[in-house]
Amino acid sequence: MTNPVTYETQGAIAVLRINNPPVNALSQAVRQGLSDGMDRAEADRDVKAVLIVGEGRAFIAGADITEFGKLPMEPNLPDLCTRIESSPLLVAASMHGVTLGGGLEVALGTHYRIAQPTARLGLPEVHLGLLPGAGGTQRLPRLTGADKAIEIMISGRQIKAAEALELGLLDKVEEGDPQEVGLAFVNELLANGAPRRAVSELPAAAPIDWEAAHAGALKKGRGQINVGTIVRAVQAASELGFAEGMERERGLFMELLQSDQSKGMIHAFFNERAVSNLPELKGVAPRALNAIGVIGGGTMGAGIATAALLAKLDVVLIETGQEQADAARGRIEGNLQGALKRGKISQPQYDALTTKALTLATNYASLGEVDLVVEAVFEDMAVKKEVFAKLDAACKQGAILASNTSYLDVDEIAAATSRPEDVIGLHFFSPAHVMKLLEVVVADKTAADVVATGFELGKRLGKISVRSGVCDGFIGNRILAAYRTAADHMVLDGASPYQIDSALTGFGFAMGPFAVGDLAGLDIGWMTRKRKAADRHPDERVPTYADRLCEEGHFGRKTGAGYYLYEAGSRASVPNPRIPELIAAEQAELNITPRDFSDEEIVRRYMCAMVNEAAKVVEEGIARRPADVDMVLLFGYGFPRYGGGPLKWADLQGLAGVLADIEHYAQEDAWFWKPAPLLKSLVADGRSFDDLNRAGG
Ligand code: TC6
Repeated sequence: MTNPVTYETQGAIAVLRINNPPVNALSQAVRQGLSDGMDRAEADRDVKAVLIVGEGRAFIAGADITEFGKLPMEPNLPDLCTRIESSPLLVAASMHGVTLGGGLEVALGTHYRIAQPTARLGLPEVHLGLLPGAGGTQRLPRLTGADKAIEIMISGRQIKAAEALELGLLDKVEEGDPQEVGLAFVNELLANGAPRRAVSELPAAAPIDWEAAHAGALKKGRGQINVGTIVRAVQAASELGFAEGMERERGLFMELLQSDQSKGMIHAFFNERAVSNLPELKGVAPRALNAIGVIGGGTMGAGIATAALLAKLDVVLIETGQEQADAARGRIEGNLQGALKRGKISQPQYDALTTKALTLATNYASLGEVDLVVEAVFEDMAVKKEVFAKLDAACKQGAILASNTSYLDVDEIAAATSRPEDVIGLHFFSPAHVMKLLEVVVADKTAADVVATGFELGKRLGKISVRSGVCDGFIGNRILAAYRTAADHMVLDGASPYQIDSALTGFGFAMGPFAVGDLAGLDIGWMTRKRKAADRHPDERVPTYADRLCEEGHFGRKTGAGYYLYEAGSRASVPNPRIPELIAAEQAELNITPRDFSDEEIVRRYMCAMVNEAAKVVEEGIARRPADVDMVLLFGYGFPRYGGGPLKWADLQGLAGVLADIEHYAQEDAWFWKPAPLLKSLVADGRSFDDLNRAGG
């Protein structure tokens, strides 16, 4: 294997050049190469200084995350940073692209730092459930003070070069070839007799109110533990000597590395990228994508149009009449004004998007030139079929016809056209210009290049796109229906919706199922229950108290009342007193004596229902791999990133225990709690969902 770190001398300067595509991660070979390069420079009597640079698109993007969880290999990164810092030679780093995590820690180990104006620096370990474990928590506060260091490490944000210069992370910002400007900088330092300068020798950061900082971090982290640990590591930097602080940092890092949260977050890091890598699409070119059509300008259609406009696609939106078209334009402009306020677009861009790029029309004939249409009309098969027949007639040959249905059969929709191979499901999540998930629903006859175009659209819109097969609710809503049912059963048996919501936000969900129901609109679930009523099995337990609420005209947030009551203009909510009355009435009718539930039991039942249905979704091939399900829950359903997703959670809990609980619950309700055959076979074989991920499905 070639050495990923090359060594050359330029006068009195040894240049260590890292070349480990794609992002110069600090693999063992890179660490060894840097260490050997330092040895060689120090052994060369003509060398007075060392310059470290990176090849390609980044200086260094951090430790090699693929090595985490494997046996540690020497030299370790903290030792390498100390080795660089303690060199008798003057050492500098010249940075471009990103310098992240261990990459910034290497740079902080050097004596001088220069960067390109476009460079960005950061310590994003927080997003992997870790802390900067190669001296970052000890060196950064010595440069920036404790408060700023904590802010940088807890946000994990990328700092622009100008700010890094102000903070003292950089000594100079200069445009040019990183190696050339680096050499000029070091030559200047040598000419001026600049001293070696070790960050570790700077005075420790002044103490702050550590307990307040710790509590503040944990509050912001919403259940993520490493944010608190980061504060403790910075506290050590302030209270202990450097060497002792480094030891403390190492101990805390190793603790976090073993934690389930870190395993969950690393799983999320790799799989949010892997999920759109479909082997069957290798070499399949997507179709052209310049202009898209959207049918329906309600919240969903307007959100999809907004996302497309922000991704520089032209949009033709069709509404049923002028009044509806004006309302749709209002919604889109409102969304874009939000983007303008947040600085995502400029005023001239806003003007161009709302005039040139967006067309509102009331006639399907306006769709003649679009490359893809997303239908976002009322969730009713007859209505959808009618729309698709019209699209078939109006759209050019090769145009892709997509439905944003969240439950309905895409094969049946495709059959309403003369070109089922061009039909696909593109299931967005509301608000569509904000939510990251896109389910790409592949029907029986969908052509491969149509699927590739679905993924291409997702990529352009900045989405995490996941392939789903056709079934009722696809991956996400099908699983939602199962865990929501488990929650409803617990309500019938005595847990209040408010205890359930609170137990689940305590677990880390962004919202509990009842608050989500209010937000989505209770009429959706009501409609679905009515649609499914005919096929219901006699043993199925279906609570009806929510139907009563809908019959009384309460559909959640939009009507001001649902499980909670909402005051107009306020985001705050209080429990709706009508709910316990409706529940009590139903319990009396069904002869149920309500019992107490612990928060732990609530979470366990909810998660077991989620895992069991998810296993069925994988087994039936609706989801390609367990990790695909995990990404759907993470990006569309508020599952905490540090949990990694339901199937990662199940692996970490131990599948045998999860199965045993499902079998136990089945003794009360054998109809609902049917253990997934896949779960049973994994337990029998001593395998995990992650084993299936590694095997590719
Ligand atoms: C750390 O440093 C801890 C130190 C303490 C130790 C004691 N390792 O995202 P992209 C891969 S923790 C291995 O598509 P972009 C990535 O999987 C680390 N692989 O590109 C992908 O592979 P694929 C702290 C990595 O331009 C490919 O590179 N650092 C690593 O949109 C391209 O990535 C971080 O957390 C890595 N460190 O974004 C930084 N990084 O092609 C994490 C990337 O097979 N990385 N890959 O799918 C990022 O944030 C982004 O990847 C990026 C580039 C901003 C570097």
